[in-house]
Amino acid sequence: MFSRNFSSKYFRPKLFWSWNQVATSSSSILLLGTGTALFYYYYKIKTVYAEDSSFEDKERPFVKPSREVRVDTDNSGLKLTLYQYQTCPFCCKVRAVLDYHGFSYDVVEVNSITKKQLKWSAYPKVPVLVAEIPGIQKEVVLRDSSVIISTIESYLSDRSTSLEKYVTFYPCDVEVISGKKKFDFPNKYFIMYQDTQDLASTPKQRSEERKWRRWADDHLVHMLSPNAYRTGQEALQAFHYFSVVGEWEKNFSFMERQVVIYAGAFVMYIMGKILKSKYKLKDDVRQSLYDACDEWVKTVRQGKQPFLGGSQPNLADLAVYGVLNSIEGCSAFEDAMRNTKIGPWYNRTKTAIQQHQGCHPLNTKASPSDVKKEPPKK
Ligand SMILES: N[C@@H](CCC(=O)N[C@@H](CS)C(=O)NCC(=O)O)C(=O)O
Ligand SMILES: *[C@@H]1O[C@H](CO)[C@@H](O)[C@H](O)[C@H]1NC(C)=O
Ligand SMILES: *[C@@H]1O[C@H](CO)[C@@H](O)[C@H](O)[C@H]1NC(C)=O
Repeated sequence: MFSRNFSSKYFRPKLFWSWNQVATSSSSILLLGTGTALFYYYYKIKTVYAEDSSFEDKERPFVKPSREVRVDTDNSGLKLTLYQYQTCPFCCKVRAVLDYHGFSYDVVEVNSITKKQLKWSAYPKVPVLVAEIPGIQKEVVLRDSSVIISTIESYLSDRSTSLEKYVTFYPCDVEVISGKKKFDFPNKYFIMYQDTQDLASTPKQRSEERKWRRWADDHLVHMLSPNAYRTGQEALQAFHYFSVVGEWEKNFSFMERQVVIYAGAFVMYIMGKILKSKYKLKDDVRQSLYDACDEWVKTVRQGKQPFLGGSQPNLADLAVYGVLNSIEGCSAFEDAMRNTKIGPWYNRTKTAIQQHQGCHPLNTKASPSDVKKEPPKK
């Protein structure tokens, strides 16, 4: 009887459905649809797929550099152009390394809203460093701050291998995560030493250097936004400062500048709060910044030398400097100098960079032991 009833109720074809049934079936469809959408969304988030990572740049148009850095002793023969935002920590890192080694280079300040100056580039971020090499028609495009730094460092350690060749040692993995491309350069912290017999550092020192470079990128950087934009007032002050050091008055009208400053400050204030919770900073975000500075100072002091690199900064010193340099002029920076013991190290590193103390012998004149490596003629 039940089965008869059941079959008659549910399986007998019907021409007309009651409102009740219409409601039930449409909510089922709705549920199913939502389920599918959620599943699809989840599936898309969960599924990352690799994409061709050879960057197909368009032809790079000439833009007049915003700034030209010239160092007399540079005879690298490379014509370098850095596409950057002046106060981006990753760009600050690259400048620290270029300045330390005494390279001459042009700076193209990218408009952070339109990205007009970077339209040619298949890689959508700054910094991008373009090296034009005399004698070779092709120019070499370096992407990602750590890749740029490692490539330059590799090249300086042995200039008999071309810059073009070194770039091939830093392949890029592109993952598409819910439609958004994520770029990863797995080798980015490795210097490609060609002659492993002749190194000034030990494997342990090199591993330490990589560790702290990674710390600068993955930890220290995350202290910046929540601290620089801690309050509305600090956010505004920071953007006024960016406007000065980024020389926005040259490229934005007064009104545009005001819009960028106020809108930017507002957005970054919110962003700072989001990042604070994402990276689990302490309630008082300053404390997290101080902790990071203390951690760095403690590490440098363990070596009983002026720098982590010893008597001269290594790439970790320059990376940590670069990241902090990006907020110099914000109250967060002044607070960190006042409330931690990082000041003396910071000033030492700054002096080493400003005086181009890392001018590589091959970048000036070849020393006898370097002659066999035959630096390319200018
Ligand atoms: N891992 C990259 C990160 C570079 C990066 O995130 N740059 C930011 C500026 S600080 C950027 O260009 N973001 C893309 C955008 O502005 O749309 C590196 O070390 O160079
Ligand atoms: C920025 O301003 C400078 C100075 O006025 C100018 O030479 C340069 O072309 C401008 N750059 C852009 C991208 O508008
Ligand atoms: C670092 O240098 C700045 C500017 O020269 C100076 O005001 C500051 O006192 C120095 N800090 C330390 C800790 O040496």
